[in-house]
Amino acid sequence: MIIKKYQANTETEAIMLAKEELGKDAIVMNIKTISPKGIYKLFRKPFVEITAAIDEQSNVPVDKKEVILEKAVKKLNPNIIYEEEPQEPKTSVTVEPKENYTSAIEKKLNNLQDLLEKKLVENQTEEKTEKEEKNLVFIQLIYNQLIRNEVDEKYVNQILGEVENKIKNDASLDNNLASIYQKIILKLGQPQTISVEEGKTKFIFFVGPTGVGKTTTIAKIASSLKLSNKARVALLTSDTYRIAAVEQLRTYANILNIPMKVIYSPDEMKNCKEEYKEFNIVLIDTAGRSHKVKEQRDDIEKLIHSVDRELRETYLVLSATTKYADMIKITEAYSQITDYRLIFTKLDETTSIGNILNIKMLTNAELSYTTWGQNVPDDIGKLDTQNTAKQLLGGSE
Ligand SMILES: Nc1nc2c(ncn2[C@@H]2O[C@H](COP(=O)(O)OP(=O)(O)O)[C@@H](O)[C@H]2O)c(=O)[nH]1
Ligand SMILES: [Mg+2]
Repeated sequence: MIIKKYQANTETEAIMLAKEELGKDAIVMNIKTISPKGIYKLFRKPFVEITAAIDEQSNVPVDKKEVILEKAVKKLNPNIIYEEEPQEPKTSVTVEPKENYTSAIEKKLNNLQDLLEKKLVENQTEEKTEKEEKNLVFIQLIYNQLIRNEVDEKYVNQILGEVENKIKNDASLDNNLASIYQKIILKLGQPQTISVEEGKTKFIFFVGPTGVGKTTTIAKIASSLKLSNKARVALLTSDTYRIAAVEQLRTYANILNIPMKVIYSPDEMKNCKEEYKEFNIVLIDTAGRSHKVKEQRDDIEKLIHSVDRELRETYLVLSATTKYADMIKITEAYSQITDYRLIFTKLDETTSIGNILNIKMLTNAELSYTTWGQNVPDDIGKLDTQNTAKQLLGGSE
């Protein structure tokens, strides 16, 4: 999906610009009239800004998309204005294709649309109330859908509340669904992953409960950084509580042919920094000891703080299968230690992904990777917000 903004003197012109660049299948998601403020008033007339989107893997039939666009042109309604200025990505966002997965989700989304259309036909009564009726049914369906996917009711209400006015002004299903879809994407934010900066040695800590997949995830990331980014990668582990844990990481280090060291106390970090100064990225595995025990948390805190802030990143690894209440406790405990980005593992083991949105909205931490299987190095990728939003709206049957 690509989302872009176009400005022109008239709506039709703006839509033409969008069509020219994104193709005739572009869908108009938002139209607003902008009146220049202050001194600009003297030089610039009000102009129109549209937000257009195109889904590269969209399977909405072409003729239907034409209709959507035409409808949008006809309906040009300057009242359809965001309540707040959305913090959407300034540049276009591209999805890396995950064919089968994506088409399954698209199918679900289409099913939802069909269901909506059907419900609406059933519910159509007097013409006068048709629009309100439509909107009510629409909001109810979306509400149920999000709750079924285990989005916290608090956040469902927040999201629906934020798009409510927009929905009230627009009875088009496609536009309304697009508004909610876009709102969820905005809430998920832009996922961030590890980047290599020449001339810098970055220390990347992986923290989180035992068994969530920290070590496996490190192996996947090490492999991709080495092979795709050609980065000089080294490993460190402070997980010395189980011999098997050290051996597990050593095995991966051997396979990938990268160095690995074990540290027994935070004081040893100094030596490690010296020893690894020629490397771009040092991935640090930690023991998934109880976040409930203060002493154990202190160990991790000391270790993390032994590296300067600008040289370190911390990733909190959470299994998507963990109960929401436990996730809340875990994120709260780690928030006291450091800021972090979120990794969600084991997406293959659950169908409800509401917790990704819940924890994102709770912590406001940046999302990063997701993993969906035990295979090193394949089953990992940057979290795909478009797919996540579609899955949240598309049902989980
Ligand atoms: N199904 C599934 N299993 C995973 C995933 N990531 C890790 N695992 C498995 O979870 C178990 C614990 O992983 P490990 O990396 O040792 O967890 P750690 O204790 O956090 O370091 C292992 O059996 C992994 O193969 C995943 O994305 N999906
Ligand atoms: Mg481990």
